[in-house]
Amino acid sequence: MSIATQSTDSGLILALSKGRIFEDTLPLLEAAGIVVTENPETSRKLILATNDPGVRVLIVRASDVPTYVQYGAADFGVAGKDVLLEHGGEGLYQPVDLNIACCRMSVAVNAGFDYENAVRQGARLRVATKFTHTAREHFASKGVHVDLIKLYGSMELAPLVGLSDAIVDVVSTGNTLRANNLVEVEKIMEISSRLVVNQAALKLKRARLQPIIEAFEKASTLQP
Ligand code: PRT
Ligand code: MG
Repeated sequence: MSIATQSTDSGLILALSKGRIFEDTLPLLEAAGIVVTENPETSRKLILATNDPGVRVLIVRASDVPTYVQYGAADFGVAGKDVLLEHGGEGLYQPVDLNIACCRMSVAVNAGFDYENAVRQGARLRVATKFTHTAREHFASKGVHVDLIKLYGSMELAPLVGLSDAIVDVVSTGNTLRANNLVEVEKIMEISSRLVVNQAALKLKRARLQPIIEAFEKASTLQP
């Protein structure tokens, strides 16, 4: 079990982030017969009850979900592929692509910046991003030299104020880019959220986890 503090007793702990992942996971939980009885948007509680006394929900930052599950503080969780690629996936099973919170990881620049030309000329680009691992891999695979600038949010601001030439960020409608006069110049990958399960928990609590994994799998293939 390594340094995992495996969540005690036979109860299950699910790690979710507030917002789109929580909202999109609710129908999957309901398909498994689990109803969250508290609302994280109105409650200040960080541990939420469900209709099943054996299942509780931890509310954590989206980028912290893999860490809680890796160390066994949560038995399972839901995290975006963007977040999982940065985390590295150590100690996690990723049995199901849930097909929720879908978006894409893209490169965007100021509307006036000729990205293709800069790349062709072999220019060294300053790229601001929260996703340094994915960005590094992407530009290395293209043979583009970049200086990565790590940010923790509001990446869209960086090109506007001259902090960077480009950003790597997740995009869904593209409205935020448009509102800030930025243009998406390259799609790196499609992103969706995965079910992640602590490897030790899957062995020790298989009887409880397996039906939930199967219900999630079935319900997620029915997603529009
Ligand atoms: O907000 P916080 O800093 O705590 O973390 P987070 O932004 O990682 O969490 P959250 O809850 O916003 O997102 C959780 C997961 O949802 C991400 O890891 C992605 O896998 C997925 N997802 C899907 C998105 C989006 N769509 C999305 N649009 N995550 C973020 N966005 C951001 C985007 O970066 C942009 O700044 O929303 C903004 C608006 O997007 P547009 O294109 O619709 O305007
Ligand atoms: Mg966010």
